[in-house]
Amino acid sequence: RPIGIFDSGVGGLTVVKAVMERLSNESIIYFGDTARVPYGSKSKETVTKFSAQIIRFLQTKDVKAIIIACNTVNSNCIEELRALFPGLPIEGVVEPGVRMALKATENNKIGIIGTEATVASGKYPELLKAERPELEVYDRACPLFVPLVEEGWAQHKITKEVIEEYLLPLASTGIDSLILGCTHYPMLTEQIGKVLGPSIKLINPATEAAFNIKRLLKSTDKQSDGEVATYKFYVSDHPSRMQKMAQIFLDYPVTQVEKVDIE
Ligand code: DGN
Repeated sequence: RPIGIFDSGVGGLTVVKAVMERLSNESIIYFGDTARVPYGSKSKETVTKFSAQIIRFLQTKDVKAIIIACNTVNSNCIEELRALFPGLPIEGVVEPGVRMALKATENNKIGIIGTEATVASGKYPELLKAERPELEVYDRACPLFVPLVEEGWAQHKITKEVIEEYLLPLASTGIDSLILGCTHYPMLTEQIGKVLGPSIKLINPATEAAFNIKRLLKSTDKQSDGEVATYKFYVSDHPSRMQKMAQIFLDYPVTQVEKVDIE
């Protein structure tokens, strides 16, 4: 049985990539809500409703577990979704990202960047401080990063300027670790690293999210050892954009993309 991974759009492909690399026998059904992206500026009620619709769709594909790739969904409603779908393991990226940051920081000063909705939710600081109250946490919404990545401009000089504008003030707080709290931001790792320098560790929650699901499947004896993985992609808007984005995000030819209407 496959793992279901979903996102508000194409950005969750960074999580697909992390899972493909670390769980090579696991099949994936991906859903990107490309007709209704972005979620980053929508209310908690709307994000919860859309996400529940997507999980219901993924259940029709017999998924054995769900990874919510979207930080905005994670930050706003993972508990509500777990309560709505008891019996279906629903994992995310925020909790794994928090664990990574707690391990990485040496001076207890952590930065978080994400969409406006992720930052407004306060979820990352809440979870971090629940584990370690003495932490200093600094966050900043970086809404221009998503369109820059989708334009294929990760390496563009304009992107470097935008990174400087958003992140140099954050760096001046003295953080030693920065959580890339949005699906798209790992695509900017190299550029962000050049701007901030090696003293700030960049944390991609997708890597720990993949290990997290691996542990979960193993502990429940649901791993697909020895099987040949298949990957199937669904979107709510035209498939061609997803195929184009897959080239940017995955570097893997995505041929099987289907448009479905969900409600
Ligand atoms: N996938 C969203 C996130 O990780 O927060 C970013 C895209 C969006 O909905 N704005």
